Amino acid sequence: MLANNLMSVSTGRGSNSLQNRNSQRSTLLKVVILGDGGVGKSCLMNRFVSNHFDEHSFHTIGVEFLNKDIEINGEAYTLQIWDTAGQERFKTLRTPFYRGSDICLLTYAVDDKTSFRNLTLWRSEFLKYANVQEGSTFPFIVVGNKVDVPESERQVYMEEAQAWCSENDNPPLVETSAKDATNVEAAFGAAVDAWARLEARLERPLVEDTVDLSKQQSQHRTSCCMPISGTE
Ligand SMILES: Nc1nc2c(ncn2[C@@H]2O[C@H](COP(=O)(O)OP(=O)(O)OP(=O)(O)O)[C@@H](O)[C@H]2O)c(=O)[nH]1
Ligand SMILES: [Mg+2]
Repeated sequence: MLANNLMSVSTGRGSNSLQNRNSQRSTLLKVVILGDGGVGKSCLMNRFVSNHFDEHSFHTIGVEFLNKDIEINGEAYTLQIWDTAGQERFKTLRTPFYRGSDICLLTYAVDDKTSFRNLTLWRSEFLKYANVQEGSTFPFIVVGNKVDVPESERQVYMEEAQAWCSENDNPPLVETSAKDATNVEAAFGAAVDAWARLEARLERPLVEDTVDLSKQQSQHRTSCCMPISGTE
């Protein structure tokens, strides 16, 4: 499904909360997958949703999305997974779909150093077009795909990926293979878990002898975004 077919889909901000979760049978989360062309975003989505792998996957044009129901820590979720086109020429087609995201997967391929170096650009592009408030924390997860490649072809190691994460708000890091299914479910599970943890921190009542930021929080709060000044 191409971007043009999806224009009726709302691009407003997500409005999930623990309160909503408790009153609904399943929480709908919008998950956007970003990363350079060819890192395996479409294959990751297809492996996760359909348990299928395509050796000759074509470049995505615009965006496509699929839904998948999962259960994490006893809670039911429907993940609406948005697979974007990583090639630069499709930037204007993909960026309008960032708004309203609950979770963002930043993806690189372990045999492609450039795709790893570009994580910083992908993160910035997301924050800009998703309109995430400056100073907020957003649930990113970093995914190093193609971990099935021979060791001689590996260009990015866990340590340097972990170092990047440490410098960028410590998102969870998972190495995956869409080809042989390694850690694909775990990556999406970790993404939902990261969202739920952040959401729980937002919902937690403030204790009395701390600075009262409740007014500021209620004004600034958006789904899954938390002003850094309001952290524990
Ligand atoms: N070895 C290996 N190859 C993979 C893996 N995942 C994807 N590929 C291959 O990498 C190529 C690109 O995969 P895609 O999923 O189309 O990449 P993409 O990130 O969606 O690319 P764009 O749509 O252009 O942004 C295809 O030939 C896939 O078969 C993986 O885990 N291991
Ligand atoms: Mg694709």
